[in-house]
Amino acid sequence: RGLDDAVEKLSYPGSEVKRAHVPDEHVKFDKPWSDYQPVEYTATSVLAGPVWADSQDASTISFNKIDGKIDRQSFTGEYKIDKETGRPLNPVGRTGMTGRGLLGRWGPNHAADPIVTRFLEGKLQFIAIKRKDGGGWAIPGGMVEAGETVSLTLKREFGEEAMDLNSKSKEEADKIMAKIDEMFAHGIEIFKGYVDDPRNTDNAWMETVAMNFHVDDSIAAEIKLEAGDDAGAVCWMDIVPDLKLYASHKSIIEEAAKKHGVVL
Ligand code: RP5
Ligand code: MG
Ligand code: MG
Repeated sequence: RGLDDAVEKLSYPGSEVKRAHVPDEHVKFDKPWSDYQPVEYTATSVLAGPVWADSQDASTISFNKIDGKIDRQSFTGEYKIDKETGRPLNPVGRTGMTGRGLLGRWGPNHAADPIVTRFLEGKLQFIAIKRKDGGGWAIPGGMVEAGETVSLTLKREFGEEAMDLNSKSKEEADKIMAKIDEMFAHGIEIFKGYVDDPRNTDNAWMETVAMNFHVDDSIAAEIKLEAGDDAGAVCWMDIVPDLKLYASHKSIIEEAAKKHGVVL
């Protein structure tokens, strides 16, 4: 199935734009649906052409390949390109919206999600941030920048969102980065794939690599949490069954918990 019902009823994030309704039986692109009338939307911030965004014309982009410094391959396999528009098609299916919405890239928009965990008094916790875009509590993840390795994205986003790296002096920032390098030296891969993100459209979608870095008490004590960048708040959050998190982050955290013998 495609979009979560709750997501479909809401306006697209940061806008008043409403998606066209897509009944479950019409989600897959493989099955033609002649009555489909998706809403076309790309945010003005994306159309303005910032460095992190593609140009509006998708027809000249090399999809399903490493395209210079941008990885346009999908973890889901080869995605299709719409013959009429030259735009990539969401591998999960119809979302009620064409264009890119808030996403910069046509096709997969690659992100990385660092899951930092610890045990406190026998309870498993992870470092969560509250998204400033209204999406609620989430893993402190972010987009892989052009030419960046996923391992650097994991560290950079954790530094920016959970330790407010960007507001620090060069000296302070270097110290924080050195700590993060140490903490992130040994991680386990938890998830690699499509994310059910509320920003996804028929032609642009989120994919992520989520890695778990488990720390002991002494290292945890050295992490000075301070929200920054896209994050309005940060905390160690108990991993409990009624956890409510952004996009598909709950199921990603659930997978991480299993690695530590905690079943939700
Ligand atoms: C989610 O959006 C990913 O799992 C990642 O956490 C996040 C990346 O987007 P920004 O935080 O940069 O908005 O789909
Ligand atoms: Mg960020
Ligand atoms: Mg982020």
